[in-house]
Amino acid sequence: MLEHQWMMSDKPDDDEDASVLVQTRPKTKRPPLYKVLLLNDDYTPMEFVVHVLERFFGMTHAEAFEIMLTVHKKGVAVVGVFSHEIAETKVGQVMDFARRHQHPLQCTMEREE
Ligand code: TYC
Repeated sequence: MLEHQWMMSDKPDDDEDASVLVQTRPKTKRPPLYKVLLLNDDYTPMEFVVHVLERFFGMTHAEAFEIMLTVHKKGVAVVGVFSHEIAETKVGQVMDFARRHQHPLQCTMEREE
């Protein structure tokens, strides 16, 4: 009786399954964070912007006034960094509040690198 001999090329070893990927390092990827930005415009009253920052971003009056002035002078400022869901909620709250008061205030979010 002939005994089968595996040839090097057809031996079913552990390396030949292309669907198996070796985990080279542990998965430690955190979810991305999002910056919430406030944009300057020529019409929204300064006191309204200060109120928005106090109401939706938990700032003191002094903090809110300082950030409002930064936006007024520089055109834009980051007012907070949040998870995607919280950032979307903040942007929605600010945009809705500004629209209800008929101010053109713009609030956006962008992914933090
Ligand atoms: N530039 C506005 C004014 O002079 C004030 C302002 C500040 C508006 C910040 C928007 O995000 C803003 N009344």
